[in-house]
Amino acid sequence: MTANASAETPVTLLGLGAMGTALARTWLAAGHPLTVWNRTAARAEPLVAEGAKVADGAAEAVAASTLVIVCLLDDASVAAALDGIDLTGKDLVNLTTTTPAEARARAAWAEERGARYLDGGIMAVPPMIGIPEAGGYVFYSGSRELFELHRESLAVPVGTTYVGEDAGFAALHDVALLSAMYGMFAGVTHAFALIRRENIDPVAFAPLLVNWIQAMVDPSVEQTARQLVSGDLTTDVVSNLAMQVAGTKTLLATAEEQGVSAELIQPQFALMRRLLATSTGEEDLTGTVDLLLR
Ligand code: FVH
Repeated sequence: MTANASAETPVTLLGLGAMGTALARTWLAAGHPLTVWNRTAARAEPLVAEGAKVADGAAEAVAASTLVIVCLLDDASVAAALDGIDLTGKDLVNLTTTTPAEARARAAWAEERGARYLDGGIMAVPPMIGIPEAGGYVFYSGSRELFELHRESLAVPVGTTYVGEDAGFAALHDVALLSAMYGMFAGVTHAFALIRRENIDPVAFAPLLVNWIQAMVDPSVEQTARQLVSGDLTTDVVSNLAMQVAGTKTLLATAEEQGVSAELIQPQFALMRRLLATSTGEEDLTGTVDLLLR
């Protein structure tokens, strides 16, 4: 274990919202000296009893440790919290959810101020923090050297996955996964709406929905990835586009019969029809990926 990987590594944490507080507790429990700051000071009070040192301001907190972790609401709150603070010699790790462009700009901003920078995208909700079996992790991108230096300290709250030197890649991976999640939520919402007015128990329906999504997701995601790499969109196609577009008419008619708006599923169907207009219909849905590129 290197000096930086040990539990003696002091950590400063700016931001004690739901996520920041969960992170803080894990570093304290692991024995890291922890200095915290939060805009609303009262949120730091419960952590004092657990051993945290509460700084009087963000500048004092930043001065307390080389490793400075930021977990605030958005990029604007990071700018506000760190405004005018000396970052010379600091290792700034920003776990705030941002866009890739915001992350890249924040990296350049930090480096101009003499700090090394690592960006993070948290793939966990607060109850998963400090529970390794919950499977949460953080995407990291930016300086690999910095990631390796602080890897063990960063791994205390939740797993780590490094995705490249481009500081924007952690945010891009984060947002890509979150976007997929909302697409899945859209389908689940529509499915529950379809059964809502019938004598069907949503609790009995739920495992049917879960099992179906799980059965579909692995093969389709992996097939899409393989086809995007190979460019061959017609090998090993199980459910071709022509059949699927024809099937969407039944799905839309069923929504109409059940008195359910098709607003969540229509955009995907429109994209599938656009693809079919330029294709033989022998491929599956992978071609819709490139239709989205502007
Ligand atoms: N909680 C979750 O489920 C998700 C899981 C995935 C990752 N996200 C991201 O994590 C960031 C922090 O989220 P959070 O859950 O801690 O958020 P809140 O509980 O709302 O706390 C927000 C903190 O940000 C501080 N803050 C807001 N604006 C400012 C500002 N202008 N200057 C300084 N600090 C600011 C706020 O302070 P206060 O309101 O207590 O004074 C909280 O510390 C976030 O990027 C999620 O997307 C969480």
